[in-house]
Amino acid sequence: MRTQICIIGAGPAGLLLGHLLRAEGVECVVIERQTPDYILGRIRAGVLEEITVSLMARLGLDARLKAEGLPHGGFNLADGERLIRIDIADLTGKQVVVYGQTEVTRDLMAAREERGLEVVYEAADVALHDVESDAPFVTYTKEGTEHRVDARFVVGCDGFHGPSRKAIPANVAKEYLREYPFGWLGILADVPPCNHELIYANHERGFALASMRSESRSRYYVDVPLTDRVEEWSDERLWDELAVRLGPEAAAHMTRGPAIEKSIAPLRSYVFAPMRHGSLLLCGDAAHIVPPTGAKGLNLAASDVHYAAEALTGYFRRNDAGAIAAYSDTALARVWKSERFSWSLTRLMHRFPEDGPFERAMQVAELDYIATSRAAQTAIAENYVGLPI
Ligand code: RFL
Ligand code: PHB
Repeated sequence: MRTQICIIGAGPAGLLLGHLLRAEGVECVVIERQTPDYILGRIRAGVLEEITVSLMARLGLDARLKAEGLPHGGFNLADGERLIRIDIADLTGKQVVVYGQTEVTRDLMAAREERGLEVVYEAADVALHDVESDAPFVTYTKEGTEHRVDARFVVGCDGFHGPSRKAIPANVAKEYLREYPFGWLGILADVPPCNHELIYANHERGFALASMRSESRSRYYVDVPLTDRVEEWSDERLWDELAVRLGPEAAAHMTRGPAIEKSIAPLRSYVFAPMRHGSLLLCGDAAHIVPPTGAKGLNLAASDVHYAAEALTGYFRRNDAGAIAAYSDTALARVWKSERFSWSLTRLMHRFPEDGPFERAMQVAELDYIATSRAAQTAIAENYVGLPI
């Protein structure tokens, strides 16, 4: 098969990019290892920045997002008894929307046929070839047959474990990695949220987050040592822990229920540079990971895709290769700012095992400062709502 762009990975980044290119009349095909059901079974992000919402709107695929998404004009930082509200609407004039990554992906998947976006699911042994040339190609096997896709560009949207990043030679690349000494244990349950806005809590027993997917579905997290296994956390133990860490006020409004999903995700900060090499571009988790504390991962994937779609459309529609040459620097400038924010909020809200009284005093001082300074709150709010693209 021959196409203009071969996209690897049909997560949110790959599907969003595919739709944006099709909307501009650019040819593309998406190659995905898993089944649609498997992808929709992964419970991940919940908070959308304006950039992500506006891309869905530009595609005209935001009907359900508009109807079911919950606009949030603020969120809370809890430290012991104290609750600090960050009024993002007042501080920035903008808001975020609570709408699950699963639902974004479902909406993008549902529009495939109508928009003429071809996605090959259950493709095994996906491999990239000749990415340094102007004629790269991708091979994969499906149902025992080997296939080849020839393209002008390949875009790796295949997440942290996919093959795309590995196709960039080590001698031209640089990796930046920070691993954290804990993971987030998450629970999804069909119970009403304990609060109408998110609460990020720093408690002496550890971090907790009260989030939601709708008025009747809640998502909660606690941080746990990396050695913990999900089986060690019965629903009851987890609800008890959440009640303690989130504090008496939230606990009084917390409804318990059986877990629909429960899993542990390790936390890391990771950046791979450059995000383009020859005819290969990387978008989303394929190039970078943020700890989930800032709710930035999916939104960064969306901003990468925005830059990549503009660059690729410019190439095919206006014969302009300038934005492709600049893609890595353009995307990385925004990536690093989100890395900084996610890292600093993680540092502020978690108890690190190596921390002593001094580090804790720094957290308290910073939370005090945030509680009393509109400037500090504005800095947090404008990062949380999403920096400009
Ligand atoms: P994905 O979603 O991992 O999709 C990659 C796709 O590539 C496929 N793939 C392959 N396809 C073909 N051949 C191969 N060899 C392949 N290998 C992999 C995979 O099957 C998959 O379908 O990456 P993408 O599209 O870049 O999207 C990134 C987001 O998924 C991620 O950044 C967010 O989920 C991160 N994240 C959050 N982001 C936010 O913006 N807000 C949040 O509130 C938020 N909360 C979270 C999160 C991530 C979490 N976990 C579990 C990591 C909460 C959690 C708990
Ligand atoms: C979620 O609802 O899954 C969620 C919300 C905010 C975060 C991370 C995850 O910072």
